[in-house]
Amino acid sequence: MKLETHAQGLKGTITVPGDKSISHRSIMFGAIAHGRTEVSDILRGEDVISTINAFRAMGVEIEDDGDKIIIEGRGFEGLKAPQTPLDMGNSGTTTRLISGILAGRPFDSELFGDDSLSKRPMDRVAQPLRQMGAKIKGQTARDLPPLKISGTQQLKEIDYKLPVASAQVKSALIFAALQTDKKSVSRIVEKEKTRNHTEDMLLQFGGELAISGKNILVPGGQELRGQKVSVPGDISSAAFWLVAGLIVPNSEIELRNVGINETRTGILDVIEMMQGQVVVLSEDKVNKSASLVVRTSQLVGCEISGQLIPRLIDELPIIALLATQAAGETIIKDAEELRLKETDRIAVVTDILQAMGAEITPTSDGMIIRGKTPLHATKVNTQGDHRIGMMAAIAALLVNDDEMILERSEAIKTSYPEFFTDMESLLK
Ligand code: SPQ
Repeated sequence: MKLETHAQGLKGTITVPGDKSISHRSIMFGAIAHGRTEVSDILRGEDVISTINAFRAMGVEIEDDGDKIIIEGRGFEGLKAPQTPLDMGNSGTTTRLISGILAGRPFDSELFGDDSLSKRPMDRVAQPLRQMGAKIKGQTARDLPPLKISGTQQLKEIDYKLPVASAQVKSALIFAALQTDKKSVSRIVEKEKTRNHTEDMLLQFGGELAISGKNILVPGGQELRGQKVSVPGDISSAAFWLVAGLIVPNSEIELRNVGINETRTGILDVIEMMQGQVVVLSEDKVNKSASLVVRTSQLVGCEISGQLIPRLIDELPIIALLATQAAGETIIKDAEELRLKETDRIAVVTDILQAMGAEITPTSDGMIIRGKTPLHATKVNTQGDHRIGMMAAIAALLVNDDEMILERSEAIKTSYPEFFTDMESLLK
């Protein structure tokens, strides 16, 4: 598709779509709880649809009344053996979290996905789940999908220190731990603190867990109760407008109902370090959400590393673009996980931004970006990665010289089906 270029200013208000991580989890908790769960403002992106379809294939009644999603949960034991392999689409979150649920179910299942998902390592969940007693077999030593899972109702508790900072692995192990014996307690120790939506939602559904620093204790044999869940907007989707608002001249954008759980707000810390102007309005402490107003700003480079990385991991492609417009150098370190996402996001981000004229050097665990570089039009390809596609579409807004083409733009529907409609509304 042809992208909008040469933007003169972005103005308006956007309600960003529901948080993808919370949307997945609301379906999963609804399915394993007893009773009715009603989810409002869920993200209807392709990844979440993969999660919904997977649970429907296991016999869970899930209805979309156009407003809310209604799930009639019958507990873990309500899940039935799927008749065909489960299609995970492009979704790493669905694949890894559902593995933790299937590990404790007494039937065989198979998970498969698209080309991108078929390259993503599942050994990070398969290994600890095997320790708990499940039989899991993937392709190659990294357990790439397709993945065959033979679950067991005799899952053993685990005491496990995560070798990677990963909310997906942590969440898979929490789902498995819930299915162990009533008297057992699993201990999961994080490498770095990552998004805590699974922990929050477990408590909301009437479950139990104890958190102390990076240690999470999960008792087995838990029964959960269906709930009403209201999904806040996704800060990872808001990030594209935050950056666009900062770098496109004469812009002022209000983003409504953005989730500001502190395990996700690393991008706001980076914008502050870069001296960008973002104001937080009408904070809702219960729903952990707020409105954010962003204005065009003069930015300076900064270093992004350490504990900050898991708090903004999915925003690094768009932060790299932000850094191309800041004065001085920005260094991103400790982000080797980026190489294992829908694409190798270090390689793909540097290739695209270099092709547009940016001065950006890839490193083994990040990027070094020299700022204040003008960007030029070129033809780019999402390679099936939604966040790469949205980053390229925002970069195009700064281009003045020629036509900018984005191939495989449909990938954006993974997390933000209305992305181009929202962009149009800001350009008017
Ligand atoms: O679902 P998927 O494809 O893994 O999604 C991504 C994304 O960019 O949308 C990563 F590619 O987000 C992950 C995120 O990187 C979603 C997620 C979650 O919902 O638990 C956690 C992060 O991954 P992890 O395992 O490194 O913590």
